[in-house]
Amino acid sequence: QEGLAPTPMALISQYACKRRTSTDNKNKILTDAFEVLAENYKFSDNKSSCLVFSRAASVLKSLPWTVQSIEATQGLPCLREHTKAVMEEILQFGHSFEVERTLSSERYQTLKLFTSVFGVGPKTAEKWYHRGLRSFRDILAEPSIQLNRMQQSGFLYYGDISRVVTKAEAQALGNIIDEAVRLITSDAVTALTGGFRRGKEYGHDVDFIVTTHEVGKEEFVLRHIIDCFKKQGIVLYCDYQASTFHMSKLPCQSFEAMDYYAKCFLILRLEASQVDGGLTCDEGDNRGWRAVRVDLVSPPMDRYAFALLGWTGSTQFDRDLRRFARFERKMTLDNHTLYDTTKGEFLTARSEEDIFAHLGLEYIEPWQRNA
Ligand code: TTP
Ligand code: MN
Ligand code: MN
Ligand code: MN
Repeated sequence: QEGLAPTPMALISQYACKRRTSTDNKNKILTDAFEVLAENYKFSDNKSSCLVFSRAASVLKSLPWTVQSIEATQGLPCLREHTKAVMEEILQFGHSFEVERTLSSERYQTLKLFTSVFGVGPKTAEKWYHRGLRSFRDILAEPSIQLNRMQQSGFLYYGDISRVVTKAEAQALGNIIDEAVRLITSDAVTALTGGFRRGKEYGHDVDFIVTTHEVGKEEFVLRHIIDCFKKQGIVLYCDYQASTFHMSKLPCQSFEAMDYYAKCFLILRLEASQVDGGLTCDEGDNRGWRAVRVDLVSPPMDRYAFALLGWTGSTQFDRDLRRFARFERKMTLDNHTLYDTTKGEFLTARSEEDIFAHLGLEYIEPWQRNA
């Protein structure tokens, strides 16, 4: 039967938005190795090499079979010499010397540790590394370092927020948001997005879209939710960013997913009693609550589909959607709009399906976007 035959290589697209990628990764050993090297390139601010390895990992994630020989990858897109060399080492010796060397390097280990703190990006991590700092103790003991509020919270809640968030915890947070929203309006729309919408079992945070059917009221609802959380005493950290949407005109030319919507980066206190089956805590940790990272974004309803598509990810999937739109369709796509440069017009969308249709792409379900 046709369904059992592997997809002919020529049909596997270089664009992640033309591939279906579930959470069931049959090539984890290879993709983990690629992602270590991609991250190491990111630490050196080498964007193009980072992208080469991220793309190669993404292609292998879409395969319904396990790569067992280099010959089997003949004709696959996005596999360059360097990525093939790493793959060859792993297939032959069980591990890659380059990856092992990276993993055991002081620089990689330190930058990995520093960037694991909420509020610390590759730039800051590199700055601290360059100054000879190697541990959290070094950083906290260095009098000339002024941590910002985000980083202070990052250290304060490090144990909790570096632990995975479960689906049950994400659902509990969804209930808390829905309850807060119900107090002011019956007009609101809330949706779980990010990795959990793609069907992931675990996440590093929980992402929600909150909006209203009435355009213009969405920011009010977001502020209300946060006020409500504050009254309940569950806000451990809150970085509210007002909308700058009115200032945006054409979709931005960058491939990165910055958007202009009102949003809020939070750390919330989640009670064990609120979670089905309780919290996932360390052994002996019986506080009865944990800190969780939560992102809320409030697009106006007429932009909902664009925001949902952008915030559902994965990052690689979205990056390739924008790249496909631009190079194959002469359209620019971002979290707010789709613009047809040939016709000189904006294309409206009420659903994600509409956006795929405008782009002439087959619809890819959220759980098939784990590129
Ligand atoms: P993340 O929450 O970083 O990632 P994730 O949910 O895919 O995975 P994890 O389990 O690690 O949380 O981002 C979710 C999506 O949101 C991602 O595709 C990028 C997008 N995003 C924006 O579009 N704009 C923003 O300003 C931010 C912060 C994220
Ligand atoms: Mn997320
Ligand atoms: Mn993440
Ligand atoms: Mn997030």
